[in-house]
Amino acid sequence: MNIPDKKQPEKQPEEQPEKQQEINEVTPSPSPLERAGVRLQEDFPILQREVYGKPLVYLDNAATTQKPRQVVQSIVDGYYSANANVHRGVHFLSQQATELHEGAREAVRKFINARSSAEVIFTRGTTESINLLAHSYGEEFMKKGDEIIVSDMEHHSNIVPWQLLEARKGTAIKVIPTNSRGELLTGVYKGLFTKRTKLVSLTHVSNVLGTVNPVEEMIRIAHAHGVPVLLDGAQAAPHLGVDVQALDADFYAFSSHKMYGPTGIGVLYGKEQWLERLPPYQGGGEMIRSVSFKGTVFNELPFKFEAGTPDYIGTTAFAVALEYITGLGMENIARREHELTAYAMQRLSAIEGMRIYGAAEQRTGVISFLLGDIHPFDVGTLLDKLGIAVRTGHHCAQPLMRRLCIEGTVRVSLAFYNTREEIDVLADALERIRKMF
Ligand code: 7TS
Repeated sequence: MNIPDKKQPEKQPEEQPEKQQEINEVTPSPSPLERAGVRLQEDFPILQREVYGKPLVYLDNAATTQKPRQVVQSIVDGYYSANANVHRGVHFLSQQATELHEGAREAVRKFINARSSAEVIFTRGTTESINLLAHSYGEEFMKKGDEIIVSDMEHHSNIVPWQLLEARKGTAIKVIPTNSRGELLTGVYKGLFTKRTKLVSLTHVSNVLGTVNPVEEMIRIAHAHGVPVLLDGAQAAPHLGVDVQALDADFYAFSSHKMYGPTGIGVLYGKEQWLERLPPYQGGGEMIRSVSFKGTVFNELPFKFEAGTPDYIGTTAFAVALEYITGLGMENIARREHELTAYAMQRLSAIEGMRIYGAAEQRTGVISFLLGDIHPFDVGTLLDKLGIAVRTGHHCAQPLMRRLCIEGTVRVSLAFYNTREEIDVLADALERIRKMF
């Protein structure tokens, strides 16, 4: 793919629309994000640093994304000028901090298009969101012999909480397999439902293969069996955006730190009618209406699930991150990442001995690969010495690695602030490494 010409394409005569379309497909005009490319990198100070005397090329965005100045500034401003505990003070600062924290909840509601901010529960991240549901839903709705359906491309955080439930209650886990392209076998999925199926818990996007799963269809199938669905949106929300009502997801989990926001903040969305029926996850302050030694009355949603002082500085900064990405436009982000991914696939697949895992039709900018017989750890270490940050190993998806009959991969994961030049640096480095071995 060519680097787009900065000049505006000349207007074509009206009578040649097909010709114009053909030209657009060959040479895409710069997207708003590409035109803003320089400014974007300037918003992320860490992207200007060097490692081992080489300019940093950060390609580990599925693990965590970098933070724009605006987000870091929000944390500084929060502690310097609006720090007080929320929901309890009559004083000015406490009220201001509460307004910011609850404003952040509303920003999340808007971002995911939930019906009500009572459906937005703040957690520490996707992992805690799934554990919360495994605990509360498992307590209330599951008993010995009941079943949960997951897929074989889940992150460990969507496997282990269900195994802990299995150990507590004698429930069972059923697994949807993937084909060789890294796509879920939806035909097999349909056959996994029984009278004992109580929940489907699925990743929206694979953190290893980049596959975007056909979750709308899978939710429809589950609902036809009267079964609710939790989506693990850790790798989807930052790239595709989320509309929980359009998806008709019953629960949706994601992490701020993968969305240009601070670490330690996550969200569990749940439909109000489900959350109302679930028992609390943890006990403590904030989640109660009244306490006596005879018993406790729990608070209303969403506070029933938020015991203790929340990270209100973090939630406020997360709202700033959401404002930042919605300001760029989720469609622009998706388009930019799609173009970068196509370019990276083209450059990487041209390297001799390259084996890319995952060839799903619908995918994001996560690319897992092995290069010849070189151990992924060696590739990762050598890339690191050239300033290129990638992830190596099993990516917390050991069952998927077993399915692929490998121990691990090298994983490149892109964000909108990455550039074609960085992909060129990566591809050239991989060529060098291949020749060295
Ligand atoms: N689910 C998926 C699909 C993920 O990719 C991750 C983190 C999690 C859940 C857990 O998120 P957390 O924020 O609670 O830790 N994935 C990765 C990764 O691919 N490399 O590092 C972390």
